[in-house]
Amino acid sequence: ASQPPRIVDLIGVPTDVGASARGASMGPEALRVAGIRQRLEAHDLVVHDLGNVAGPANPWQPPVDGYRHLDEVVAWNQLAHDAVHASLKAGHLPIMLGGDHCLGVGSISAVARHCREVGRKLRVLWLDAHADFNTSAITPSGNIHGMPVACLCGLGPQSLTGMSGEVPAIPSKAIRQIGIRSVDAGEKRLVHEQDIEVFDMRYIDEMGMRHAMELALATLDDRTHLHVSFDVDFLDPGIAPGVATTVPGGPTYREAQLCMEMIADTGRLASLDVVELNPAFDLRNQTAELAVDLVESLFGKSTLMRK
Ligand code: HAR
Ligand code: MN
Ligand code: MN
Ligand code: MN
Repeated sequence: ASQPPRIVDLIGVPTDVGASARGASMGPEALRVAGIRQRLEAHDLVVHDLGNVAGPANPWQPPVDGYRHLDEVVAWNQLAHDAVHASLKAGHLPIMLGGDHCLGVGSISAVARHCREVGRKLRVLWLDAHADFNTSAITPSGNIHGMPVACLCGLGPQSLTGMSGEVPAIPSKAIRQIGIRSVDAGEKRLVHEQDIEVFDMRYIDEMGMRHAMELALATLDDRTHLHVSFDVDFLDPGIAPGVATTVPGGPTYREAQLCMEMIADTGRLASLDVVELNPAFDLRNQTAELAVDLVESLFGKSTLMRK
């Protein structure tokens, strides 16, 4: 018997309030222009493009008490949370089109809440150049897109840590970080204290993407909800210039493809963020097109028919 087609909801959340460079707010439209809907439909998915949620303008202010634009970040994350939760509740697979990575709080707190409601386990794969584990006390920038993982682990303002209804929203042991190569001094200590499992670029250099992903995806079972938070700055800037915070030495095209293909092979992907794409830094939308190509691999594009 054939299964009913999966329904994917595209949820645009056009923010740059969590960053200090403008332009990630143009990300959702660039992903649409790169054909994300059509590329997903080619994989027998039914795609509902829900458009963009509408939040407050970017006030473009310096940080206050270690946070830039906290009120606006909270407002946008509440909108993201509600939209992602509604999609999951409908039995759909939400893809949040960011927007900057502060939105990981809204999206993943919604996933955590949903998993609690339906009794599923959660695994979060955080694909990023950065650990995003700063707090107001240690941030070098005040930019909240450098803080979402800490917030999800219960370190941050109550307005962000409490969004799922429980603090912490997720246990730190649910997280696997991949591709990390830029961690601030204070942040290093916190990542260590929280015992986050990190497959940094040195690990990937020495052991290979295949081994890193085998470990990151180990011990999933049929009760596990797999969430992928794909920060486009994960990719090497040579292939992905369209982000504001490039860090050299990221995964190559094939390493990134393998990462996505191995996630697809688990059959457990249940929600996704695509964040930090910044068309103001891109060249002819090439980074958006690459991100869409990789999303296609996440949903099962493969070179040959699978046996
Ligand atoms: N670690 C730096 C900071 O907190 C830069 C964070 C940049 N974050 C993102 N998302 N682009 O990963 O300011
Ligand atoms: Mn729908
Ligand atoms: Mn990030
Ligand atoms: Mn990043």
